[in-house]
Amino acid sequence: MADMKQYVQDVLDIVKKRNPEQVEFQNTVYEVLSTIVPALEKNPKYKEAKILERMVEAERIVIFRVPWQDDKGETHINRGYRVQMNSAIGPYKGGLRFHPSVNLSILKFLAFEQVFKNSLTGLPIGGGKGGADFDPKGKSDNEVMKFCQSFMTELYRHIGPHVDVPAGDIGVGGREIGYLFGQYKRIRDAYDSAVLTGKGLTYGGSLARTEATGYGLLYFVKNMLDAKNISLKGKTVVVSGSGNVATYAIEKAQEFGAKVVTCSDSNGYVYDPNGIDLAAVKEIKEVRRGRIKEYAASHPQAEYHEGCKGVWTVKCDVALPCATQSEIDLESAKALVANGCQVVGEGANMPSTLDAIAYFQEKHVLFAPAKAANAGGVAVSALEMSQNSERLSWTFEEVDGRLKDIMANIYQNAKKNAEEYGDPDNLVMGANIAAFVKVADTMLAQGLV
Ligand code: NDP
Ligand code: 2IT
Repeated sequence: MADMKQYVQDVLDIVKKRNPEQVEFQNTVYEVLSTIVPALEKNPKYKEAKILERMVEAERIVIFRVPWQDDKGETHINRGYRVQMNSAIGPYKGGLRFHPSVNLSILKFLAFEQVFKNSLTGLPIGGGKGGADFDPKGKSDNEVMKFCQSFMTELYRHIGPHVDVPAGDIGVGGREIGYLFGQYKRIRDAYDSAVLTGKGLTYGGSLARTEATGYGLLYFVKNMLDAKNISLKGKTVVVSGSGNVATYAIEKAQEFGAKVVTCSDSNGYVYDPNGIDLAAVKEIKEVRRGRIKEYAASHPQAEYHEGCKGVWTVKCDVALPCATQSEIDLESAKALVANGCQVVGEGANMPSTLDAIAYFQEKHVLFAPAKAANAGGVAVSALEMSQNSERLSWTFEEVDGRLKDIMANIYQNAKKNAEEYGDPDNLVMGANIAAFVKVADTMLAQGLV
């Protein structure tokens, strides 16, 4: 064991040295590598073939200038990226994020997570991520279109249905995917439907893709709770975010009989003791593209609090972080546990910091880790690619049924590995080992590439 622990430490040292200041990337590499030591021990070939050294180095990264003009004719320059992390089990696959905080460290962390998440889906997709430090907030549709067209004017060279298939993430939804697809089609002069996923339903999009991440999160959490004979019915749930993932997590949690009392955006959170009125949230966020603060104006019983961190001080049984990375730190984790929270399901990518995860585990909180629990979105993206290949569209029920099966399989796979490696409730370790072994074995099979 000491040997493989040392091997992991050596690789972590390389990552720190090669990627100084990329803290998010360093943390996610640590999160994965520190849990897979028993699998390395079981198969010494991984070390002999330097699999870890290869996995922590992206296959390719492109960084490019994105010039565009706003409605007043003023010129802006943003930075665009695509991180193509690992293509062992399929074309690179993963979302695009448009947010002012985007940088190489964040995209490398997301791409690294994506490799293992995609492996867990059981579908033939490698891992990548991209985006830009562009802020869509407050921009007109025309400005967003101009930006997307300029972004795609470079990105198109690096993607394709058999090469790399982007989708949405923070700040990239149906509107942006539409503009990106239009520009790709124009430049390539070909109707490559499966070059992007999350498309509109009239041009190759899949039913249930919009709902998939949030629904999938609840399917995963339900599997985890069913195994403990715990029901979601009547449980008080705290959700963060009010975007794509949060909205459909709330919808499915309510369908399962839970009472969701919060949602949030980057300015603050609302607490509604009667349970969140989801139709109102959809109207504010999806139709008006407004702020969650507006909810309180039309719902007098609800409270609005400035600052999004306070959401974790609300008393609950279940917490579903669905906004962004590192939103639950150790202090928030302690507040959640002190207020009775027994279940955490991660809808966002890496929403809990490493010390928060360790605290949840120490307190025996049932913990559904992001790369397993939020894999439903990318899984349905892969189903969208399948439908594009056969030029057919499946019904909502067909896609949703497959999503349910995929989430159940991911849970079973993580659980089986957690049990096999001697820590039955540790789904972080179980999911990481299951995901890693599949990618590592594939890399071994394909030789030194
Ligand atoms: P959206 O852009 O639809 O929504 C993001 C939500 O999170 C908004 O409410 C936003 O508030 C809030 N938010 C964003 N950044 C911050 C921040 N720095 N601090 C506090 N709140 C913030 O994105 P998604 O719902 O698609 O993504 C949410 C999370 O889920 C991300 O971590 C993403 O990587 C992950 N994810 C997404 C998948 C998908 O299919 N879309 C699949 C799997 C994971 P505001 O409007 O104020 O910015
Ligand atoms: O983090 C994620 O899994 C996503 N943003 C979805 C990626 C995809 O390709 O559907």
